[in-house]
Amino acid sequence: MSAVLATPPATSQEQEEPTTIDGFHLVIDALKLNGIDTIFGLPGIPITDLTRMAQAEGIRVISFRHEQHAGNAAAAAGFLTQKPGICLTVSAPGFLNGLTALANATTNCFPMILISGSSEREIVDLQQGDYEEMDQLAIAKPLCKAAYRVLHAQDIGVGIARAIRAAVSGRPGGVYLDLPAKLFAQTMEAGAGQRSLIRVVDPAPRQIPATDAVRRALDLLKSAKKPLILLGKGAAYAQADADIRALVEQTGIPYLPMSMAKGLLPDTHAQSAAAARSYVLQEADVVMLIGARLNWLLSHGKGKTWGGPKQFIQVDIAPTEIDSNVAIAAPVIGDIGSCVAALLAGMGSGWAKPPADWTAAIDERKDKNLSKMAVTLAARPSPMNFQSALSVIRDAVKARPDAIVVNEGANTLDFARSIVDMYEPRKRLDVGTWGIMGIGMGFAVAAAVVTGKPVIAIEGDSAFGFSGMEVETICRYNLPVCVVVFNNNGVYRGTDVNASGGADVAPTVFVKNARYDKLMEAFGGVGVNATTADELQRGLAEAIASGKPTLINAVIDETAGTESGRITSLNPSAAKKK
Ligand code: ADP
Ligand code: TPW
Repeated sequence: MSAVLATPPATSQEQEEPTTIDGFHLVIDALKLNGIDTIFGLPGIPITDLTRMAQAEGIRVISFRHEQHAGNAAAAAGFLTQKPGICLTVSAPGFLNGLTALANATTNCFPMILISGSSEREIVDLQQGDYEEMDQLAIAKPLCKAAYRVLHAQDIGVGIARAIRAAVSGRPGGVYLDLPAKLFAQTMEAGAGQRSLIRVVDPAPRQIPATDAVRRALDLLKSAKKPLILLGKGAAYAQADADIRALVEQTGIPYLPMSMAKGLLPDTHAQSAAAARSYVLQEADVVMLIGARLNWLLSHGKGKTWGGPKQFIQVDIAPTEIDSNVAIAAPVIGDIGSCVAALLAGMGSGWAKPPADWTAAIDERKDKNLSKMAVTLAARPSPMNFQSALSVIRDAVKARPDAIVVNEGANTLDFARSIVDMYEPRKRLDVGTWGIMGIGMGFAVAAAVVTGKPVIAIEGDSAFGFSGMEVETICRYNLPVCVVVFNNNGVYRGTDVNASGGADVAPTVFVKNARYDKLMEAFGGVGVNATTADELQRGLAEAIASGKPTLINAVIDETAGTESGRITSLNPSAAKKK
C-alpha cells in the first residue's frame, strides 16, 4: 500500500480527546456482537437515529407501516432462526402497537425482543405529562417472559445479554427491553464501552433429560398397543429434524403434526395419521407429545375428542407444562434435540413396530378420507370454493416444497391446514396458539427476509385486512411474496343480513366484490383478479417464477364459509344451544 493512501496521522486535538462511544452505537455493537443482523421496526422519536445508524453499521433494517407487523415479523424470524427477532419501536403508542406481537410471541414460545424507546423516567414517574409518557416497563411485564430497563450506557451490554438469554433459553418467548431517550446520547470512553459489551456464550444451553425419565417413557411406549406421536411447533423450532424423523421411522409409530409442525416429516409420509386424525385421537392408548401442549387446540387432552383412557408421554423443555391439563405418566424434560437423541439411544436395536392391526386400521381410514378429499379437490365449481382454490395452492407447494406458507383466516385457515401438504420443516407459519388474526404480512415479510425463499400467504379477506397496508413494505423491499386473498365478501362468509332491517350491512359483511389486487398495484406490485382455478394457477405460477410482489384476489363463493370455521362450537351462543 502506498504511503499516500495510508490513514493520515491523528490531529493533535484527536490525540488529546479520548474517543468516545454513545448509547446508540453501544446498542448497535452489542446486537452485532451477538450475531443480530436484522431489525424490524418503525422509526420516530427517540429511535429514528438508531435505525439510521444501525443501517449504516450494516444491520438490515426493515421498516414497517405499523409496529404490530414489525413485531410479528420479529417473532417469526425468531421461530425460523432460533435467534431472537428484534422489533424496535418508539415510546407509548408505538410500544403498545408492538405489545400484541410481544404477547403473541410469548404465548407461542417464539423468541423475540421488543426494544422500545421511552420518555424521561423523572417525568414519567412523577406523571408530569412528558411527550408519549408511559410506564412501559410495568405494562410489558405481565405480557412477556422478562422485561428490563437500561439507564446507563455502561449497562447496555448487560441489558442486551440478559434480553437475549431470556428470549432463547429454556422455553423461548418474548422479552421487553426499555431504552429511555437519554440513554442514546450518553457517552463513555470507547475502549471501556467495547469492554462493557457481552458476547453471550451458549445462549440456549442444552438441557439433557434424566436417564430414568427416558427409560420410563420408552417402557410405556413399548407397552402400547395403539401408540401415537404428536409433533408440535416446539419440535419444529428445535431444529432436530433428522432425529425426530429417525424416532418416528425407527419406532414405526403413526404420528400427527400440529399445524406448524407440518413438514417436519413430509405430509405424504406413510406414517402420517393426519387424514385419520379423529380416529387416532379417539383410539390411541399411549400418546407421546413432542413440543406440543395439551391446550384448547388439543381439547385439553380430554373429552369426546380423546375417546377412551390414555397415557401420555410429554417431551418438553418446561417442567411446569407437565400435568397442566391431564396427568402425564412419563414426562421427559429437556430440549427436544437432547430428548429425542436420548430416546433413540435408549431404544437400542430390535424395537418392535406397533401392532399391525393398529396401523392397518389407520391406513384404511386414511385411504377412505383421502379418496373422498381427492374428489372434492378435483371439482371446479364456479365461483371457486375454498377447496378448489386450495387445490391449486396445494399443487404449487408440491412443485416448490421450499416455499413458505403463511396462513390466517377461519375457513381459509382450516381448509388450508388440511389440504395444503407441507414437505419440509418450518415452512408453515400461522395463527398459532391464540388463533390471532393479523400475523399475515408481518410473518410473510420475515419469512422472505430471513430465508430468501418464495412466500405464499393464504389469507382470508378479513384476516388480510389486519395487516394489508404492509403490501407497501413488501413492494418497497421487493420481496418474493405472493398474497392470495380468499375473498368471500366478509368475515367467515359474505351473506349475513342485518336483523334490524336497517341500512347498515351485517357486522360480518364487507364491501361486495372488492378488488384487493389493486392494493398491490398501487405500490408497483402485480395484481391478479382470479375468478377461476385456472386464473389462480397462472397467477401463482407467475408470481413464484418471477419473485415479484403479487396479490391475487381469489374470488370465493360468498356462501361457502361456516361461522368461525371449525371452531363454531366455541361461540357462546353455540354453547348455550348444547
Ligand atoms: P403446538 O401449538 O404446535 O401444539 P405449542 O406451542 O402448544 O405447540 O407447544 C410448544 C411446546 O414446545 C411448548 O410447551 C414449549 O415449552 C416447547 N418447546 C419449545 N421449544 C422447545 C425446545 N427447544 N425443546 C423442548 N421443548 C420446547
Ligand atoms: C386479533 C376473530 C377469527 S377468524 C376471523 C376473525 C375476525 C376472520 C375470519 O374471516 P376471514 O376468513 O379471514 O375472511 P374466512 O376464510 O373464514 O372467510 N381479532 C383478532 N383475532 C381474531 N381471531 C379475531 C379478531 C376472528
